[in-house]
Amino acid sequence: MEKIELKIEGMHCGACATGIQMLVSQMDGVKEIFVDYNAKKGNIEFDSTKVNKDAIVKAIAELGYTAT
Ligand SMILES: [Cu+2]
Repeated sequence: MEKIELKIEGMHCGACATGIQMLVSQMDGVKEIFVDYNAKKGNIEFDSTKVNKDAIVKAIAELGYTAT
């Protein structure tokens, strides 16, 4: 398991954070995600043999947010 913290830009409200959580939590290999709207951060725990940071960043980008 690997844990990362991403800075997420472009969220307008708590529902944006929830939407990101819902999408990323459905990705194969993602164990846990918590997005904090106020802090503009996401904490993600994932199985690095199944998914990687780039794939997660890309999925968030497809929703219209910038994760770094
Ligand atoms: Cu929103």
